[in-house]
Amino acid sequence: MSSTWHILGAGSLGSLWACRLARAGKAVRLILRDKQRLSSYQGAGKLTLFEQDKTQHYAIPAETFDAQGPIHRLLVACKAYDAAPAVARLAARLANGAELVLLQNGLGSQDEVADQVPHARCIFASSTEGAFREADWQVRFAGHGFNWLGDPTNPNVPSWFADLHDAGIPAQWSLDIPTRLWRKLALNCAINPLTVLHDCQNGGLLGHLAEVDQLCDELADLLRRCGQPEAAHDLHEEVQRVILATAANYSSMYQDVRHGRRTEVHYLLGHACRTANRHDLAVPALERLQRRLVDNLQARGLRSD
Ligand code: NAD
Ligand code: KPL
Repeated sequence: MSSTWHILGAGSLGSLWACRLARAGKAVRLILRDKQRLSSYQGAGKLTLFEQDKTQHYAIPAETFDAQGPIHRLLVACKAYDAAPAVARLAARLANGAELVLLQNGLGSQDEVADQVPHARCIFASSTEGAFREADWQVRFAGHGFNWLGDPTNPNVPSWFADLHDAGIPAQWSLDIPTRLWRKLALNCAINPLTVLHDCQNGGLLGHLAEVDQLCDELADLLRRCGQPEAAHDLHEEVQRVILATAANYSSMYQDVRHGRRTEVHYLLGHACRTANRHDLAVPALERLQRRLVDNLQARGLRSD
């Protein structure tokens, strides 16, 4: 079985993982969207990683979807809304028992991907690392953090897990990955949309704590109702702690909106509202928030799905 790491989505997080794995001597290949992207990358000839005051270049090989050969290990680093269609295009190349690591924030996209590739193992990740693109094929490692990986259907640690340690990617195997993803989703729902609506840094929400608390009440009820009581534990306190600790930062959703990019709202607030609905749980504040956010995105000419 090949030990090559194929990376689908050479954006911020995908490039960050690709560069660190390549630096550790692991075999890495980028899968790019089409011939145009491939020739743009070949023009640059390398990925560039900026880390504090260091700049390093990695000439990682790249291919398009049409390349030949089976894939045994795939890091899916697209946005949540792109993940399933992108993986579907690769399904025929995924070997039986291939392992996919899904880096998407929020919930819902993981199941969409798994539906496309029943013959593969899907490993979910929750990342608090931060990276952004400075230009095509150039990424800045902006915030140190941590990665939890886990498989809700299989507790066994994958054979390649030590690669992450070798590459300096801080990671732990988690037996409760859905709880971690739900907790992060709840934090994102309580903070990110309000930063867009109030046009503020995370710390600006200190002036809107009653609104934040009301959302946390409903999110904690939802987490308990859908079998995630641990993710509900002390949610209000943690949301306030995150607001204070990241007071000077702009949330990821705020940054998407500011740059005119589609947000991942469908897999964050949208997922929370759909799940509440499925459980017959009334969440009026979350639903009002979703309506206000959708109106706000549409008024800016951005996609709201
Ligand atoms: P990004 O937009 O920087 O990168 C996504 C890449 O996927 C882009 O280069 C895009 O061209 C590529 N892509 C999309 N469809 C494709 C296709 N069909 N074929 C090939 N490539 C395709 O996004 P990102 O910031 O790296 O985020 C990826 C995921 O990681 C998101 O779900 C995000 O929420 C999550 N995340 C990101 C960060 C971060 O700091 N950037 C931190 C934690 C979690
Ligand atoms: O994860 C975040 C984001 O901006 O997406 C924070 C600010 C930590 C919480 O929502």
